[in-house]
Amino acid sequence: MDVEQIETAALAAAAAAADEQALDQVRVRFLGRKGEVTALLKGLGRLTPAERPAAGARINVAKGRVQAAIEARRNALGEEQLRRELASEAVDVTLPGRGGGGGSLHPITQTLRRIEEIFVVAGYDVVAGPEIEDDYHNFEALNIPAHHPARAMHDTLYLDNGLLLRTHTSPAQIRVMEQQQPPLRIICPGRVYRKDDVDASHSPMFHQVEGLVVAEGIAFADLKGTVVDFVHRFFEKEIGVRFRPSYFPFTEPSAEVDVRCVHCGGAGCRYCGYTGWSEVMGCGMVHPNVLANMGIDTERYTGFAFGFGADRLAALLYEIDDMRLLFDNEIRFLEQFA
Ligand code: 2NL
Repeated sequence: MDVEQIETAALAAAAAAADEQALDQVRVRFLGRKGEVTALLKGLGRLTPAERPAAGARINVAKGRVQAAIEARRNALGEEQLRRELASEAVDVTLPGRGGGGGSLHPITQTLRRIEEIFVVAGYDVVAGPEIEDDYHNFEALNIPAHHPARAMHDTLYLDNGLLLRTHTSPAQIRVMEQQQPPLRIICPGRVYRKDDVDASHSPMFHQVEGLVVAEGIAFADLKGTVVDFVHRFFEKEIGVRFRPSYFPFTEPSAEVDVRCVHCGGAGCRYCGYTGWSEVMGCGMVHPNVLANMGIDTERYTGFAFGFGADRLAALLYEIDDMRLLFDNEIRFLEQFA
Protein backbone atom coordinates (compact mmCIF):
# COMPACT_ATOMS: atom_id res chain seq x y z
CA MET A 1 0.00 0.00 0.00
CA ASP A 2 1.30 3.46 -0.76
CA VAL A 3 1.24 6.48 1.48
CA GLU A 4 -1.87 7.94 -0.16
CA GLN A 5 -3.93 4.83 0.51
CA ILE A 6 -2.67 4.48 4.07
CA GLU A 7 -3.39 8.14 4.79
CA THR A 8 -6.92 7.87 3.36
CA ALA A 9 -7.57 4.68 5.33
CA ALA A 10 -6.21 6.25 8.53
CA LEU A 11 -8.28 9.44 8.19
CA ALA A 12 -11.43 7.37 7.52
CA ALA A 13 -10.74 5.07 10.47
CA ALA A 14 -10.12 8.02 12.82
CA ALA A 15 -13.34 9.73 11.75
CA ALA A 16 -15.31 6.50 12.20
CA ALA A 17 -13.97 5.66 15.72
CA ALA A 18 -17.03 5.45 17.97
CA ASP A 19 -15.20 5.92 21.30
CA GLU A 20 -11.83 6.52 22.95
CA GLN A 21 -10.97 2.84 22.85
CA ALA A 22 -11.63 2.46 19.12
CA LEU A 23 -9.68 5.66 18.50
CA ASP A 24 -6.70 4.27 20.40
CA GLN A 25 -6.79 1.15 18.23
CA VAL A 26 -6.63 3.43 15.16
CA ARG A 27 -3.59 5.17 16.65
CA VAL A 28 -1.84 1.83 17.32
CA ARG A 29 -2.73 0.50 13.84
CA PHE A 30 -1.22 3.47 12.01
CA LEU A 31 1.21 5.26 14.35
CA GLY A 32 2.21 2.48 16.77
CA ARG A 33 5.65 0.87 16.85
CA LYS A 34 4.47 -1.70 14.30
CA GLY A 35 1.92 0.66 12.72
CA GLU A 36 1.37 1.17 9.00
CA VAL A 37 2.74 4.74 8.85
CA THR A 38 5.70 3.70 11.01
CA ALA A 39 6.36 0.86 8.56
CA LEU A 40 6.48 3.36 5.69
CA LEU A 41 9.14 5.37 7.55
CA LYS A 42 11.14 2.23 8.23
CA GLY A 43 10.87 1.37 4.50
CA LEU A 44 12.68 4.61 3.54
CA GLY A 45 15.98 2.81 4.00
CA ARG A 46 15.21 0.68 0.96
CA LEU A 47 14.98 3.75 -1.30
CA THR A 48 17.84 5.38 -3.12
CA PRO A 49 19.36 8.46 -1.49
CA ALA A 50 17.84 10.53 -4.33
CA GLU A 51 14.29 9.26 -3.69
CA ARG A 52 14.52 9.41 0.11
CA PRO A 53 13.98 13.17 0.90
CA ALA A 54 10.75 13.58 -1.12
CA ALA A 55 9.29 10.25 0.07
CA GLY A 56 10.25 11.00 3.68
CA ALA A 57 8.66 14.43 3.52
CA ARG A 58 5.47 12.95 2.06
CA ILE A 59 5.24 10.28 4.77
CA ASN A 60 5.82 12.88 7.51
CA VAL A 61 3.00 15.00 6.07
CA ALA A 62 0.76 11.91 6.16
CA LYS A 63 1.86 11.15 9.74
CA GLY A 64 1.05 14.73 10.77
CA ARG A 65 -2.39 14.55 9.17
CA VAL A 66 -3.16 11.23 10.83
CA GLN A 67 -2.06 12.60 14.25
CA ALA A 68 -4.19 15.69 13.70
CA ALA A 69 -7.18 13.61 12.64
CA ILE A 70 -6.89 11.41 15.75
CA GLU A 71 -6.54 14.48 17.97
CA ALA A 72 -9.57 16.13 16.33
CA ARG A 73 -11.64 12.97 16.79
CA ARG A 74 -10.54 12.73 20.44
CA ASN A 75 -11.74 16.27 21.06
CA ALA A 76 -15.03 15.61 19.28
CA LEU A 77 -15.63 12.44 21.33
CA GLY A 78 -14.86 14.37 24.55
CA GLU A 79 -17.32 17.09 23.65
CA GLU A 80 -20.00 14.55 22.79
CA GLN A 81 -19.44 12.83 26.15
CA LEU A 82 -19.68 16.18 27.98
CA ARG A 83 -22.89 17.06 26.12
CA ARG A 84 -24.40 13.69 27.06
CA GLU A 85 -23.50 14.17 30.74
CA LEU A 86 -24.87 17.70 30.84
CA ALA A 87 -28.09 16.55 29.18
CA SER A 88 -28.55 13.66 31.63
CA GLU A 89 -27.85 15.86 34.66
CA ALA A 90 -29.90 18.80 33.42
CA VAL A 91 -32.05 20.55 36.03
CA ASP A 92 -35.26 22.17 34.88
CA VAL A 93 -35.21 25.31 36.97
CA THR A 94 -38.71 26.19 35.73
CA LEU A 95 -40.29 23.16 37.50
CA PRO A 96 -42.44 24.10 40.52
CA GLY A 97 -40.80 23.43 43.94
CA ARG A 98 -41.65 20.37 46.01
CA GLY A 99 -43.22 22.61 48.67
CA GLY A 100 -44.01 21.53 52.22
CA GLY A 101 -41.48 22.02 54.98
CA GLY A 102 -43.17 25.21 56.15
CA GLY A 103 -43.56 25.33 59.92
CA SER A 104 -46.54 26.56 61.90
CA LEU A 105 -47.20 27.85 65.39
CA HIS A 106 -47.88 25.38 68.19
CA PRO A 107 -51.58 25.22 69.13
CA ILE A 108 -50.75 26.65 72.57
CA THR A 109 -48.93 29.60 70.95
CA GLN A 110 -51.89 30.12 68.61
CA THR A 111 -54.21 30.06 71.63
CA LEU A 112 -52.06 32.53 73.60
CA ARG A 113 -52.00 34.92 70.62
CA ARG A 114 -55.76 34.61 70.25
CA ILE A 115 -56.22 35.45 73.97
CA GLU A 116 -53.76 38.37 73.82
CA GLU A 117 -55.51 39.77 70.73
CA ILE A 118 -58.88 39.82 72.49
CA PHE A 119 -57.49 41.69 75.52
CA VAL A 120 -55.23 44.05 73.56
CA VAL A 121 -58.25 45.18 71.51
CA ALA A 122 -60.02 45.81 74.85
CA GLY A 123 -57.15 48.10 75.95
CA TYR A 124 -55.07 45.79 78.14
CA ASP A 125 -51.25 45.80 78.24
CA VAL A 126 -49.50 42.42 77.97
CA VAL A 127 -46.77 42.01 80.60
CA ALA A 128 -44.23 39.30 81.42
CA GLY A 129 -42.25 38.44 84.54
CA PRO A 130 -39.58 35.97 85.73
CA GLU A 131 -40.38 32.24 85.98
CA ILE A 132 -38.01 31.95 88.97
CA GLU A 133 -39.60 33.90 91.80
CA ASP A 134 -39.20 34.56 95.49
CA ASP A 135 -41.61 33.66 98.27
CA TYR A 136 -42.73 37.27 98.67
CA HIS A 137 -43.93 37.82 95.09
CA ASN A 138 -45.40 34.35 94.60
CA PHE A 139 -47.16 34.09 98.01
CA GLU A 140 -46.67 36.74 100.69
CA ALA A 141 -47.76 39.76 98.64
CA LEU A 142 -50.82 37.80 97.48
CA ASN A 143 -52.14 37.39 101.01
CA ILE A 144 -50.82 33.82 101.29
CA PRO A 145 -48.67 33.86 104.48
CA ALA A 146 -46.33 31.00 105.47
CA HIS A 147 -48.23 27.94 106.74
CA HIS A 148 -51.45 29.23 105.13
CA PRO A 149 -53.41 26.15 103.96
CA ALA A 150 -53.66 27.71 100.48
CA ARG A 151 -49.95 27.00 99.96
CA ALA A 152 -50.81 23.32 99.96
CA MET A 153 -53.04 23.93 96.91
CA HIS A 154 -49.94 24.99 95.04
CA ASP A 155 -47.50 22.04 95.23
CA THR A 156 -44.58 24.38 94.76
CA LEU A 157 -41.26 23.39 93.15
CA TYR A 158 -38.46 24.93 95.25
CA LEU A 159 -34.87 25.57 94.14
CA ASP A 160 -31.83 24.90 96.38
CA ASN A 161 -31.23 28.63 96.89
CA GLY A 162 -34.66 29.22 98.49
CA LEU A 163 -36.22 30.64 95.31
CA LEU A 164 -39.07 28.80 93.57
CA LEU A 165 -40.68 28.22 90.18
CA ARG A 166 -43.75 30.47 90.08
CA THR A 167 -46.99 28.58 90.61
CA HIS A 168 -49.04 31.26 88.84
CA THR A 169 -48.34 34.46 86.89
CA SER A 170 -49.72 36.67 89.70
CA PRO A 171 -46.16 37.60 90.84
CA ALA A 172 -45.63 39.32 87.46
CA GLN A 173 -48.73 41.41 88.18
CA ILE A 174 -47.47 42.17 91.68
CA ARG A 175 -44.27 43.49 90.06
CA VAL A 176 -46.32 45.80 87.83
CA MET A 177 -48.26 47.17 90.83
CA GLU A 178 -44.93 47.81 92.61
CA GLN A 179 -43.92 50.06 89.71
CA GLN A 180 -47.17 51.64 88.56
CA GLN A 181 -50.07 53.37 90.27
CA PRO A 182 -53.68 52.68 89.13
CA PRO A 183 -55.46 52.78 86.76
CA LEU A 184 -54.06 49.42 85.60
CA ARG A 185 -55.37 47.09 82.94
CA ILE A 186 -53.00 44.17 82.23
CA ILE A 187 -52.86 40.51 81.29
CA CYS A 188 -49.91 38.30 82.07
CA PRO A 189 -49.46 35.12 80.00
CA GLY A 190 -46.64 32.71 80.77
CA ARG A 191 -45.34 29.36 81.94
CA VAL A 192 -46.11 28.23 85.48
CA TYR A 193 -44.96 25.17 87.41
CA ARG A 194 -46.54 22.76 89.88
CA LYS A 195 -45.29 19.53 91.49
CA ASP A 196 -47.85 17.46 89.58
CA ASP A 197 -47.56 14.09 87.90
CA VAL A 198 -48.48 13.97 84.22
CA ASP A 199 -51.93 12.68 83.26
CA ALA A 200 -54.64 13.60 80.77
CA SER A 201 -55.40 16.86 82.61
CA HIS A 202 -52.17 17.64 84.55
CA SER A 203 -48.67 18.72 83.62
CA PRO A 204 -45.86 20.04 85.89
CA MET A 205 -45.53 22.96 83.44
CA PHE A 206 -48.50 24.67 81.89
CA HIS A 207 -49.46 28.09 80.56
CA GLN A 208 -51.49 30.51 82.58
CA VAL A 209 -53.02 33.83 81.66
CA GLU A 210 -53.95 36.16 84.48
CA GLY A 211 -55.69 39.49 84.15
CA LEU A 212 -55.82 42.43 86.52
CA VAL A 213 -57.81 45.66 86.44
CA VAL A 214 -57.41 48.25 89.21
CA ALA A 215 -59.15 51.62 88.97
CA GLU A 216 -61.74 53.80 90.70
CA GLY A 217 -65.23 52.31 90.83
CA ILE A 218 -64.41 48.79 89.57
CA ALA A 219 -67.19 46.40 90.62
CA PHE A 220 -67.97 42.69 90.36
CA ALA A 221 -70.32 43.55 87.46
CA ASP A 222 -67.25 44.73 85.48
CA LEU A 223 -65.57 41.38 86.18
CA LYS A 224 -68.63 39.43 85.04
CA GLY A 225 -69.03 41.46 81.85
CA THR A 226 -65.32 41.14 81.03
CA VAL A 227 -65.24 37.38 81.59
CA VAL A 228 -68.45 36.62 79.67
CA ASP A 229 -67.38 38.82 76.77
CA PHE A 230 -63.94 37.19 76.69
CA VAL A 231 -65.39 33.66 76.70
CA HIS A 232 -67.79 34.50 73.84
CA ARG A 233 -65.00 36.03 71.76
CA PHE A 234 -62.63 33.16 72.51
CA PHE A 235 -65.07 30.40 71.52
CA GLU A 236 -66.57 32.60 68.76
CA LYS A 237 -70.08 31.76 69.94
CA GLU A 238 -72.49 32.67 72.73
CA ILE A 239 -71.51 29.63 74.76
CA GLY A 240 -73.24 29.34 78.17
CA VAL A 241 -71.27 30.78 81.13
CA ARG A 242 -71.94 30.51 84.88
CA PHE A 243 -70.24 31.85 88.02
CA ARG A 244 -69.97 29.73 91.18
CA PRO A 245 -68.85 31.12 94.56
CA SER A 246 -65.33 29.97 95.43
CA TYR A 247 -62.33 30.91 97.54
CA PHE A 248 -58.88 32.34 96.74
CA PRO A 249 -56.75 34.11 99.38
CA PHE A 250 -56.01 36.96 96.95
CA THR A 251 -59.62 37.77 95.96
CA GLU A 252 -62.78 38.49 97.93
CA PRO A 253 -65.39 37.63 96.87
CA SER A 254 -64.10 34.87 94.61
CA ALA A 255 -65.75 32.81 91.91
CA GLU A 256 -65.07 29.99 89.51
CA VAL A 257 -66.32 30.20 85.94
CA ASP A 258 -67.80 27.28 84.01
CA VAL A 259 -68.74 27.08 80.33
CA ARG A 260 -71.20 24.70 78.69
CA CYS A 261 -69.34 21.48 77.87
CA VAL A 262 -67.96 21.75 74.31
CA HIS A 263 -68.22 17.98 73.88
CA CYS A 264 -71.89 17.37 74.80
CA GLY A 265 -73.34 20.91 74.76
CA GLY A 266 -74.69 20.42 78.29
CA ALA A 267 -76.32 17.01 78.01
CA GLY A 268 -73.60 15.45 80.17
CA CYS A 269 -70.73 13.23 79.04
CA ARG A 270 -67.55 11.69 80.42
CA TYR A 271 -65.52 14.83 79.60
CA CYS A 272 -67.62 17.05 81.89
CA GLY A 273 -68.19 14.36 84.49
CA TYR A 274 -71.88 14.31 83.43
CA THR A 275 -72.41 17.84 84.79
CA GLY A 276 -72.80 19.55 81.38
CA TRP A 277 -70.23 22.21 82.45
CA SER A 278 -66.44 22.63 82.17
CA GLU A 279 -64.50 24.79 84.63
CA VAL A 280 -62.41 27.37 82.75
CA MET A 281 -61.16 29.99 85.21
CA GLY A 282 -61.00 31.48 88.68
CA CYS A 283 -61.62 35.13 89.44
CA GLY A 284 -62.71 37.67 92.02
CA MET A 285 -62.34 41.19 93.42
CA VAL A 286 -58.73 41.84 94.40
CA HIS A 287 -58.42 41.37 98.19
CA PRO A 288 -57.86 44.73 99.94
CA ASN A 289 -54.80 43.23 101.69
CA VAL A 290 -53.15 42.71 98.27
CA LEU A 291 -53.84 46.33 97.23
CA ALA A 292 -52.61 47.59 100.61
CA ASN A 293 -49.38 45.52 100.26
CA MET A 294 -48.78 47.49 97.05
CA GLY A 295 -49.37 50.83 98.75
CA ILE A 296 -52.59 51.33 96.80
CA ASP A 297 -55.32 53.39 98.56
CA THR A 298 -58.11 50.86 99.17
CA GLU A 299 -60.62 53.62 99.92
CA ARG A 300 -60.15 55.04 96.46
CA TYR A 301 -59.37 51.98 94.29
CA THR A 302 -60.89 48.54 93.76
CA GLY A 303 -59.94 45.88 91.26
CA PHE A 304 -60.78 42.53 89.77
CA ALA A 305 -58.51 39.68 88.72
CA PHE A 306 -58.87 36.38 86.92
CA GLY A 307 -56.67 33.47 86.00
CA PHE A 308 -56.97 30.48 83.70
CA GLY A 309 -54.92 27.73 82.09
CA ALA A 310 -54.33 28.47 78.40
CA ASP A 311 -53.61 24.78 77.72
CA ARG A 312 -57.01 23.82 79.17
CA LEU A 313 -58.69 26.51 77.08
CA ALA A 314 -56.83 25.30 73.96
CA ALA A 315 -57.98 21.74 74.72
CA LEU A 316 -61.59 22.91 74.96
CA LEU A 317 -61.37 25.06 71.82
CA TYR A 318 -59.84 22.33 69.68
CA GLU A 319 -61.74 19.51 71.46
CA ILE A 320 -58.52 17.76 72.51
CA ASP A 321 -59.35 15.15 75.16
CA ASP A 322 -55.79 14.58 76.48
CA MET A 323 -53.51 17.53 77.29
CA ARG A 324 -50.42 15.32 76.95
CA LEU A 325 -50.92 15.70 73.18
CA LEU A 326 -50.07 19.39 73.60
CA PHE A 327 -46.66 18.59 75.13
CA ASP A 328 -45.54 15.47 73.20
CA ASN A 329 -44.70 17.35 69.98
CA GLU A 330 -45.88 14.45 67.83
CA ILE A 331 -45.68 15.91 64.32
CA ARG A 332 -48.87 14.22 63.03
CA PHE A 333 -50.80 15.89 65.86
CA LEU A 334 -49.20 19.32 65.36
CA GLU A 335 -49.77 19.27 61.57
CA GLN A 336 -53.50 19.45 62.23
CA PHE A 337 -52.99 23.01 63.53
CA ALA A 338 -50.87 24.23 60.59
C1 2NL B 1 -57.11 29.89 88.80
C2 2NL B 1 -57.41 31.10 89.60
C3 2NL B 1 -56.95 33.39 89.81
C4 2NL B 1 -56.18 35.58 90.35
C5 2NL B 1 -55.99 34.35 89.76
C6 2NL B 1 -54.90 37.57 91.06
C7 2NL B 1 -53.75 38.25 90.83
C8 2NL B 1 -53.48 39.36 91.62
C9 2NL B 1 -54.35 39.74 92.58
C10 2NL B 1 -55.48 39.01 92.78
CL1 2NL B 1 -52.06 40.25 91.35
N1 2NL B 1 -55.74 37.93 92.02
N2 2NL B 1 -55.14 36.48 90.29
C11 2NL B 1 -57.39 35.85 90.98
C12 2NL B 1 -58.35 34.87 91.02
C13 2NL B 1 -58.16 33.63 90.44
O1 2NL B 1 -56.69 32.19 89.19
O2 2NL B 1 -57.74 28.91 88.99
N3 2NL B 1 -56.17 29.96 87.91
C14 2NL B 1 -55.79 28.86 87.08
